[in-house]
Amino acid sequence: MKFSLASVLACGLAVEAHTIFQKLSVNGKDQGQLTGMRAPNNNNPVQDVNSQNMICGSGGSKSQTVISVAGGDQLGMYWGHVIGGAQFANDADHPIAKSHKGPVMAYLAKVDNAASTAVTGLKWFKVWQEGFDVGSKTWGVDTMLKNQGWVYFKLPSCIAPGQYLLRGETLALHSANKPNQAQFYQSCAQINVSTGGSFSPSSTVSFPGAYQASHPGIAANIYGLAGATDNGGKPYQAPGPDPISC
Ligand SMILES: *[C@@H]1O[C@H](CO)[C@@H](O)[C@H](O)[C@H]1NC(C)=O
Ligand SMILES: [Cu+2]
Repeated sequence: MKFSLASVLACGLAVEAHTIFQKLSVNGKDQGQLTGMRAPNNNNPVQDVNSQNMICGSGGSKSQTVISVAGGDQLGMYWGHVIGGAQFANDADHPIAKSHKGPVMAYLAKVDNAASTAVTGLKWFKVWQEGFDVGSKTWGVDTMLKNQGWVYFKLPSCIAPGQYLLRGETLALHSANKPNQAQFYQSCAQINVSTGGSFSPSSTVSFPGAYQASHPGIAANIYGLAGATDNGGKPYQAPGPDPISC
């Protein structure tokens, strides 16, 4: 078996350069490590879009906590190379390897009890995403890197009160020009929207099911001239539905 230098650099061999969504902040207040989280206990990507692990990652942490939020709050999703953040001092692959360009997305699914619900069979809608900005050539992952693992978005104020799973997803596209090599990283946070609006999604998607491996945002070649991660200067279409607007 032969490894090219490029593929070694792309993901690392001895030390895997992956990531885990592992805590939430609400209006800047850190809710604590794994608190209210269903996070995988390893940082391996999911590469099969039809895997049950597309929902909230492979099984790992569970929590009795349901995090209280309100419509309009600023939520922060924290990503780290391993559970706890950096794997060691000056970990160049924390929160994620710089090669791992791609979008970051957030979905919600309404549930009766966020702490105890099964993750299967839920109806998801997208509330936020950062894909690729052609002008500045920045990906959602670049924002995560800039903010040392934190990705912030506003919970739409129209979200109806009640309990939800919040599915945070990073899609790393550095090898996605090869079949089934897009890397999906997702975990879910358990939230209770105390006050909000009356939004009810007119359409929802299932996980797995929402994504096809052949989608242009998944079977993607993000490289332009000289290996620049500029998507060839073209817009990028993230998989899944558009985020709701309200
Ligand atoms: C969710 O918020 C509502 C409204 O504040 C509250 O009555 C309810 O007890 C909360 N539920 C949980 C599980 O935190
Ligand atoms: Cu990786």
